[in-house]
Amino acid sequence: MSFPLAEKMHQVLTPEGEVVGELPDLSAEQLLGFYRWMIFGRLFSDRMVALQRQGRMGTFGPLNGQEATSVGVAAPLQAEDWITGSYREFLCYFVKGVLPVEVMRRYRGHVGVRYNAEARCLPTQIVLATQMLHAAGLAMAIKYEGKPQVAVGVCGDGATSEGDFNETLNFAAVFQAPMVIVVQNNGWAISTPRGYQTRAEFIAHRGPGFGMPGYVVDGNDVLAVYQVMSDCVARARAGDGPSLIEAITYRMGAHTTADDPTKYRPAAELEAWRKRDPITRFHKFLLDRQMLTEPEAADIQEQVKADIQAAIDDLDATPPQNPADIFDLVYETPTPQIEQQRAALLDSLKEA
Ligand SMILES: Cc1ncc(C[n+]2csc(CCOP(=O)(O)OP(=O)(O)O)c2C)c(N)n1
Ligand SMILES: [Mg+2]
Repeated sequence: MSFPLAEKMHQVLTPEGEVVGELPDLSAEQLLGFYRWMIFGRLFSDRMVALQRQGRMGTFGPLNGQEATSVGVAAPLQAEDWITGSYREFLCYFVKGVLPVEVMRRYRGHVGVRYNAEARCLPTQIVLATQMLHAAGLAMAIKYEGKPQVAVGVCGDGATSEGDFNETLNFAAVFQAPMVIVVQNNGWAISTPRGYQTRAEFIAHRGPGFGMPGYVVDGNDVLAVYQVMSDCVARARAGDGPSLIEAITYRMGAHTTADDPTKYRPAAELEAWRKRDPITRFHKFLLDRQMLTEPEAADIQEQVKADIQAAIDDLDATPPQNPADIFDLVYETPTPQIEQQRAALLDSLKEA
């Protein structure tokens, strides 16, 4: 079977919030749920950056600007489906059921922290694109076991240059695995612009090359992402194989708290993307449809801030760990080298 190359970006809402595509069949409650999660992602990122600046959190990569893709990707999934993501996918994970405090504990350096198992999200990966093969493996297992589940792998534009990403596409297609492969193309891989990853017009064009459909979607339009993702998830669940989605979005903040994008990124580019802010667009749509008022939006902000503060309180109440716990997680039976390293660490802590 051959698949056509995507020629244009799928869009439901313009940057001004005008409806230009078919609206997905969602209740007002569901739409407000999306809005609340998008606000959560933005405020969570802002708070994590502030905590890092106060020395209360490790290095953190904010997702400002990518809220629509994160919510639109996770919202169509069922409880039994899986997601694997990188450090920038924490909002997908929250929507899927990972608790904010579970993510915060990892960023504060707690070792061996597992997300609650019901969420079905694997630990976020730092080594680029490795999570895509994990999702392919999950999808192949689902297929062998004949379960009605789907596995979703999410990565960035830079990760698409890794062998792992391309091997994922091949495995998923050859084995017709129930999988959706999502690329959050946010324009940059630290200081490397998207144009240095591939000469192709769209990353999604790689889908047909591997024998699966490839879709391009406006990643700052939560309704468009939701719609394309819903179709691909349904396709995978029906046994019709994997799909590739490229969500075109923008990283409005720094790569991480250890990065300064003013050193490499033109200020005008950021300004142009601010006008396409996914939250502003969806906010306007909800106001126009009388599903939201400004006072209600202000209430949502306050509730979200209170929820984030409750997660921080929970984090602060987490007892400190023994630094040597890290050695327990390497092998079931520690090697002599691991034991030596444990002893050396404990000695150095005694001296300090
Ligand atoms: C295999 C590998 N090579 C290099 C790095 C260093 N590194 C960390 S993040 C990053 C950029 C990733 O960009 P992208 O995939 O677009 O994701 P984004 O950060 O934009 O979400 C790089 C090169 C890494 N983590 N893993
Ligand atoms: Mg990127």
